[in-house]
Amino acid sequence: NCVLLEEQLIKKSQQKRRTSPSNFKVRFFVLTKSKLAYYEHRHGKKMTLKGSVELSRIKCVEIVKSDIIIPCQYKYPFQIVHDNYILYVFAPNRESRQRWVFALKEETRRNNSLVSKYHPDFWIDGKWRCCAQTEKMAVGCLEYDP
Ligand code: 4IP
Repeated sequence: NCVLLEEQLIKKSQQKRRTSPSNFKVRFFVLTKSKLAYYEHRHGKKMTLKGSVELSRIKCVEIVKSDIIIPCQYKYPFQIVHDNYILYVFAPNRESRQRWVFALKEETRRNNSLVSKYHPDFWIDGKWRCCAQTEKMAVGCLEYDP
């Protein structure tokens, strides 16, 4: 399966469970035609798969626009909304973020589960910073342009 894009990025835990920690991990991301996978890559060791998202399940890919202080080393966030989860990823610079958002949008543009609206800012501390709604899966507040 041909690799479209690969790079070391930082991700926030998706908090799939109510008790999940909120933390940030450096991961090696690999995008192919079918999925986005992320691996742990410790120096001198082989890569171990930590997670992956099937591209067909993606509902929205967009930059995150926020005035919060980004609590990890990479300062350019983007979001991948899939199933009932939000994967926040942080790129080291604007160009890198743009490449990922562009490539992911390109591969998911024709998905049948796309949202018509999304949230341009983060979900943090039990609410959306963009629209102040307090339900994580609340309908977005800005038109999504796939
Ligand atoms: C983990 O924290 C890691 O952040 C996981 O990320 C993350 O899984 C887990 O979230 C979170 O609990 P600990 O390592 O401290 O246990 P990674 O898989 O990159 O290591 P995600 O789903 O974000 O990949 P939950 O909510 O999935 O448990």
